[in-house]
Amino acid sequence: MPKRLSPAQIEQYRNEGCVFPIRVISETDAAKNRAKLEEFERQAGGPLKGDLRHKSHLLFAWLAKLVRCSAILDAVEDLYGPDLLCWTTNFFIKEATDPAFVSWHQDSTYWGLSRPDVVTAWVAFTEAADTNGAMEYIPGSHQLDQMPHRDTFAKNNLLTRGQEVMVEVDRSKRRIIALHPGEMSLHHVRLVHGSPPNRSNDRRIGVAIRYIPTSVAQIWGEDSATLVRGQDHHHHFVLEPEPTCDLDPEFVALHHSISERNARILYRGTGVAGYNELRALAERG
Ligand SMILES: O=C(O)CCC(=O)C(=O)O
Repeated sequence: MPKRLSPAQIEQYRNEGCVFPIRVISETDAAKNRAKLEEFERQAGGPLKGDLRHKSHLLFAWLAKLVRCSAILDAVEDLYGPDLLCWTTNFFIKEATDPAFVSWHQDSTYWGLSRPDVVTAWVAFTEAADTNGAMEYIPGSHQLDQMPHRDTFAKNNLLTRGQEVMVEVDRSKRRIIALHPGEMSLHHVRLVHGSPPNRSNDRRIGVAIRYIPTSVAQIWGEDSATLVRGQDHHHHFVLEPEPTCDLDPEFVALHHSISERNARILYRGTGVAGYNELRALAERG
């Protein structure tokens, strides 16, 4: 008996590789999360950037709470069972009238995970619509195998390598993932998806939470993850602790060392020498 998704939604995920909208927090709580993020940005003197956009649930207690939210986990459990890790979180923030975009890609390309049993819960902190660069996807494309990608490192591309799938994407088949604040979509790691620039006068903010069952392993080196539900009998990942306050210095240090290690996985094979160069590329745009 599913906990959160209807049989039709589970069927949609299996057939299309994506299901939405699913309400997980109220509009008020989404606005509160946005306010917390923007309070940090005010204090930091600019938009959240670089490494801080990734694995941010180790830096902010309010995000650590969101990745453990039962409304999200119940839906993920309906797809991947009761023992779940949060592998990472990635903020996707598009500023108002900004050229930032996400090229058509499959998430699985550079993550080094042993099986494509990986789902992203993309939680909207603002509206996500056609006009502000909502995600788009090609239904059923997750059933294709891993496809070759080319790295572009394009200036305005929000992806780590600016990677794009090396096949012609038929945009006429695309579906737009329109969400209200506090709603989420769930997409499969092999789904071909991307998103155009934000043409509106407000920011478009979402956080992508990547979940895996504990049986999935990292095959490109040592890695860590957060146990968010059930038991970990597999021990493929070093388990991460939960922050109880924002920017706890111990967690900031932990986040820093995890980010360095993860850069070696995410930029594997680029031929770029040294971590500083990797960072410079990652922070472009
Ligand atoms: O937020 C976006 O526009 C793209 C997000 C994305 O590519 C992802 O979550 O995998």
